[in-house]
Amino acid sequence: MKIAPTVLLILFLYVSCGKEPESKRPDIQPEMEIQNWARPGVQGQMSGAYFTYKNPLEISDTLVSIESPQAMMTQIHESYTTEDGLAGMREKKEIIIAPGQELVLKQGGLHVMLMNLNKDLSENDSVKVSLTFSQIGTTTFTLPVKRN
Ligand SMILES: [Cu+2]
Repeated sequence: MKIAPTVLLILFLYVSCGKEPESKRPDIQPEMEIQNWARPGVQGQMSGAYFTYKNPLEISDTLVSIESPQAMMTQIHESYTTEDGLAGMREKKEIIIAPGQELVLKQGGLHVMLMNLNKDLSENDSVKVSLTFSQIGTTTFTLPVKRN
């Protein structure tokens, strides 16, 4: 029970602080703030990469391919939950982004799956992911590896 006084103190501070400090950017909702990152992984196994890509064109664009030099195979996955509550993920093939729309890759949603990693990915490493679209061509993201 040694930690109880600490917990109480934290609770007390939390309660006495009242409302959280106001955001410096009230126009941006916290849940809209997207982090760019990839998770650590072991050689031969998987990692996930998360970021947002906005289509800057005035026409729709289609994702043609995705690759990373650090994985043998790279796919866009979507997470799903069945009626029985079973969670899984599957490859998402056709991705078309309307003009000005964002492709949001995040945990629990669409994400980049790096499969069969060429070597370990550790915190403070970085991962390159290249997206090739039919209209705009190839865009490469460099993402820091970190724990979420
Ligand atoms: Cu996946």
